[in-house]
Amino acid sequence: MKKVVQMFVAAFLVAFILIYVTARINSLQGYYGADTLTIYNWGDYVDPDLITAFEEESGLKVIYQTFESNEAMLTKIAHKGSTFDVVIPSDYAINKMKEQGLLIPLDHSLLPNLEHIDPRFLDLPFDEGNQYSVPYFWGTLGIIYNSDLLGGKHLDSWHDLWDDSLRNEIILVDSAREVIGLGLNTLGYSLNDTDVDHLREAQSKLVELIPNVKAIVGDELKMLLANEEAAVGLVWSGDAALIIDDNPKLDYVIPIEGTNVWFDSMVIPRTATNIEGAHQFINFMLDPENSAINTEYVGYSTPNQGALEFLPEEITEDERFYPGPEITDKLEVYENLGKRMFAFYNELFLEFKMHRK
Ligand code: SPD
Repeated sequence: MKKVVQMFVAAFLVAFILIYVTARINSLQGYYGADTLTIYNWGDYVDPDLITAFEEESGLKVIYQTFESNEAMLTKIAHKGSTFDVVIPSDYAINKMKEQGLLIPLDHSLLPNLEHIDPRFLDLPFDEGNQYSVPYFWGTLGIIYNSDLLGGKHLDSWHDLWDDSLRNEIILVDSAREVIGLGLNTLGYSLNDTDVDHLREAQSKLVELIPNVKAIVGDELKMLLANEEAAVGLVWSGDAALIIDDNPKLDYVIPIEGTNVWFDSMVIPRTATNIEGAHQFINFMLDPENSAINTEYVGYSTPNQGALEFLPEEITEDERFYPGPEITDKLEVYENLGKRMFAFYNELFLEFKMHRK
């Protein structure tokens, strides 16, 4: 009996030591271990074959998660438990993350492919010197519409969206800055307006749009518009390019009043556990051939001038999706408006959505 007890105690001790050692190794290597790389990106925003190619080249196993808005991403990253190695936020969100100490500075010596980025997309005000971020895709926010479904009508102004003939025909992208921005732009206010009265006025203007709004959705808007479930959409340019690829009856316009030009970039969060692998992945995505493959798959505009050589002219010379500086310089980049305004924009957007119910 004594022997049985001794054996039981010994087995218990061995098991305990094994569990302890494994836990220590795991915590030293990060949650997933040194042979993995966790990526947090927008939905439909990478060619899966490139992830496989990166895994083969690096020997790392990629764990991939997606989000549908900067706001959703920011909430998750601010939560201490997340251990993403690479994240792909937009301009104002990068500035906010930087300000909150959520990012680590990039080691440019590990990113030789950065030289392929068009200088027009480097050193932008939200991250001067690209200390924390390197460009991934860029684009605009605009109107996609199907003229056939609108009796031959053409749209070129935000004001057109309020026309009675568009009843139940509009799909809006489910994102606070974009929808509140639609209200602001239509009233002639800045997309970075922080005047509470202007913002309330923008919300009231949006409430008047409700009879024309069929849905407020994320990535499924591409399928709905391509399948002619609705005639008009408030969409990001790259999604418009993909929809038009599927259904050439649609067209995309940058409204005459102006709009938002945005830049999505790769960053490494402070809580990353595989910083070397993160640099390796960023450099892999900056490779001109890889960037061209990704651009063809995703539909968005690449800031990589090396990649342009691998892309067909019908893509790179389409001014709807590759507008020159003479157009983009007149558009607005979202600014980081601070915590209070960030919450207020979100609140106005949620209230607007509640009005539809
Ligand atoms: N489905 C991918 C969508 C990526 C769009 N990013 C645009 C951000 C604008 N602030």
